[in-house]
Amino acid sequence: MIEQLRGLKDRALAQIDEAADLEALTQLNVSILGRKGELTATLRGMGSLSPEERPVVGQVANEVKTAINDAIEARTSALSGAEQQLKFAREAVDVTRPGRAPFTANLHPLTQVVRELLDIFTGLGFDIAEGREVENEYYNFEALNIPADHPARDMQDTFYVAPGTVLRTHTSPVQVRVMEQTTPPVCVVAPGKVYRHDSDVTHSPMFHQVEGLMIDEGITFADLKGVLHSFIHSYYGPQTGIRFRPSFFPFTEPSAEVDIQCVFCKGAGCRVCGRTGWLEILGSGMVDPAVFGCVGYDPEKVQGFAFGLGVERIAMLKYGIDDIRLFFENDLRFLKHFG
Ligand code: FA5
Repeated sequence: MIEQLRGLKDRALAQIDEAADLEALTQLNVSILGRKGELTATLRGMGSLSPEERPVVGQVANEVKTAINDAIEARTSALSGAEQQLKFAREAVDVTRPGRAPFTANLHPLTQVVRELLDIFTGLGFDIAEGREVENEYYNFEALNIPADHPARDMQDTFYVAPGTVLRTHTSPVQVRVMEQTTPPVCVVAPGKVYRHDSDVTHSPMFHQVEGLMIDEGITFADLKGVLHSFIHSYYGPQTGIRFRPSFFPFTEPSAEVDIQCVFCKGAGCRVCGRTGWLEILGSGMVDPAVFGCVGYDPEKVQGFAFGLGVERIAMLKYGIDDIRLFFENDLRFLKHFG
């Protein structure tokens, strides 16, 4: 029996030594020392021993049990130390590495452009005015000298929200609302969203305009040119060529569209500017006396100019963007360029 116990001890110690992890060790503990374990089963045979043999075998059994227990304890602490090392290695943080910058949002490019434009105009002495996006036909058309049967209404495909009520097709109705509420002089810019039934790579059903209006005694076309020169040179750079082209708007007379020298080819002629070297950026003119009549201003006493620019167009030319839809798709890859 003593031989049996010693053999059990040698096998057990070898198995304990080879146990790969704590789980294997727990299983060995049960299968050797547990109630149904190998050692317990062997010791059951002690009942058949003589009274002289029993203490001798009992002592050996105790030694074997202690040796196995000690071995399990030692291996347990070795394995848990190793497992902990592994865990630490897995979870190690290199505190010397530079931090990962948190994602910070930036203002939408159109918001940035509107703010830059407003900065320039407020710097020139303009106040900021606001109008309504849902507008009645009177302010959007009639008061701007565009009567119900005027062919100029064909120029703008309009979203009607109710009979007589439209989503404004331009920011020009703000001119009328401001003049109704103000005694000249008037000097305002009005930014905002406008809507037209229009959609392709350079036209969007919703887009932004900035309207400008200056009224006082003795304002002339030269003032209009001076203000627009200052604005264009501030925004696109002092070398940018500018030209005024005769045009027509029912609410201004005379009217002019303003072109800047193509920002891509510097006037040499390219695909973007249709080989002309020029790009149109806004509409403008001297406020028509008929509009003054609607707001109760005396055209013999006061004169003024107005202009309206498309913010998306201004931004596309500044940043070389060839598809207006990029502004409205919320693609972070595009928006992050403006961070
Ligand atoms: C007007 O809307 C006039 N109210 C501007 C004006 C104001 C003239 C004051 C005289 C005095 P127009 O329809 O040309 O004009 O539009 C002005 C600008 O808006 C255009 O030059 C263009 O840059 C932009 N625009 C027009 N339609 C769209 C569209 N669907 N999407 C994006 N931009 C557009």
